[in-house]
Order: sequence, then structure tokens, then C-alpha cells
Amino acid sequence: MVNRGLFIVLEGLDRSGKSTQVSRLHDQLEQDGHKARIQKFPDRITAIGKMIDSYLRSEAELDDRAVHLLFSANRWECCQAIEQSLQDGVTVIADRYAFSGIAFSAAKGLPFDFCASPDIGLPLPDVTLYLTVSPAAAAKRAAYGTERYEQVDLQNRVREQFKLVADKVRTMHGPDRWVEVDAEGSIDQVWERIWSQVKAIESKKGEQIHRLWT
Ligand code: ADP
Ligand code: 2DT
Ligand code: MG
Repeated sequence: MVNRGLFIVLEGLDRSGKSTQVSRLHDQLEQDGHKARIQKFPDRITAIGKMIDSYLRSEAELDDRAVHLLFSANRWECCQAIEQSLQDGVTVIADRYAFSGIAFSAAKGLPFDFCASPDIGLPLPDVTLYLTVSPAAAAKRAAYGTERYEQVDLQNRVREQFKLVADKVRTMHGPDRWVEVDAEGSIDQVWERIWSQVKAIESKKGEQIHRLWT
């Protein structure tokens, strides 16, 4: 069998540098002759993604549970394409995934288990790189935008929920599936840390894709 692509997720709070590093990782892999693509979550292009986008920009109001399920549905509608890419040897780099789904909705007050359940069975990432940055360091980066969740108090609650998400991943899927990456310092310094983690999971290309929370 030809080696499959890797499924790599970057997670972290707002302004931790996810999108910057996702793009850099994509460029580096292509430069090295690998096939790679970026999958952003939420994917705001689909019909469901457009509803999520209106909600995040406060142009529409939705019940907390309803929007939680939309975020999950947005992953399910991309799931077949992700699996196809992996089979075709394309590495998929996701900018957020189900872990943001739990952390944000649980931070709003929804029960943790309710938040996790709609994503049961999605493709399990080979690794999730969780970018950590102190509130002080994040504050020195560009200011928050105007979207619904870009507020200090909510972000602090999200940070706490991410700790519980990390515990769940490590318990259910093993400690190597969730790796904290220090995201302070220059973009180049953070990049070196990410690249060394990606090189460490090369061997997963020979393994089957597992399922999330199973
Ligand atoms: P996220 O996707 O996690 O919200 P971004 O990649 O969009 O974060 O980065 C947020 C802002 O911080 C951008 O203006 C980006 O250029 C800047 N930035 C990213 N990484 C660093 C870094 N290591 N040091 C300083 N600024 C950074
Ligand atoms: P960005 O597009 O800037 O990453 O912000 N979110 C994301 C959820 O609440 N649930 C989810 O399942 C996902 C994937 C995090 C997107 C915002 O949407 C939040 C910030
Ligand atoms: Mg981003």
C-alpha cells in the first residue's frame, strides 16, 4: 500500500499563531515534495459553514446547542473528503477541529459530554499540536477582532476546558496524540518546534486511521 497522508491538527486559543503555522507547515511540506492541503474549521464556505459564519459575526442568533451541532455537522460534511485525501497520500492540516468544538461550547456552559458526543467516530488526528501562549504574550499580538468569541473572559474559560479536552485525548487515545507546543517567541522559533513534532510522526503513515472518542 502506498503510504497515506498524515492528519495533523493545530489547536490553541485565539492568536496563539495557529493559522500562521498551518500555512507555514503546508508550504514546507509542498516544498519538500509532499502533497498537503489545509482544512480550516469552521469551513465557512459550505451551506452549514455560512450559518456558522453569520453566527460568529453576530449577524444571526442561534441556540447554544443548535450552533454546537452545526459546528459538528460542518466537520461531518468534510469527513469523507479528509479520508479520501489521506488515502490519496495527501497530508491534511486542520486549523482547529473537534477539540475547539468542545472547549468553546463547554466554556459557554454546555455539559462536556454533550459537547463531545456528536463528534464520536470522526477521523482521529495522528497528532494534535496545541499551541500554548500566555495571556500577556497573546495581548502583545494583533488585537482581538470583533467576532463573538473574541473576549478575554470567555477565552480564559476556553483555556480551562482545553485542559480537560487534553486529558480526554491522552486517556482515550494515548499521550502522543496531544502535544503541547510552546507558542511564545518568534514565528521562526515556534515553527522549529512544530516541524520537529511533525517529523516525529512520519511512521504513522503506515498505520490505519483511528476514530475519535472510540
Ligand atoms: P490564530 O490563528 O491562532 O488566531 P494567527 O496565526 O492568526 O493566530 O496569529 C495572530 C496574530 O499574531 C497575527 O497578526 C500573526 O501575524 C501574529 N503572530 C503569529 N505568530 C506570532 C509569533 N510567534 N510572534 C508574534 N506574533 C505572531
Ligand atoms: P477562527 O475562524 O478564527 O479560527 O474562529 N469554534 C470553532 C467553535 O466554537 N466550535 C468549533 O467546533 C470550532 C471548530 C472557535 C472560529 C471560532 O469558532 C469557534 C473560534
Ligand atoms: Mg486563525
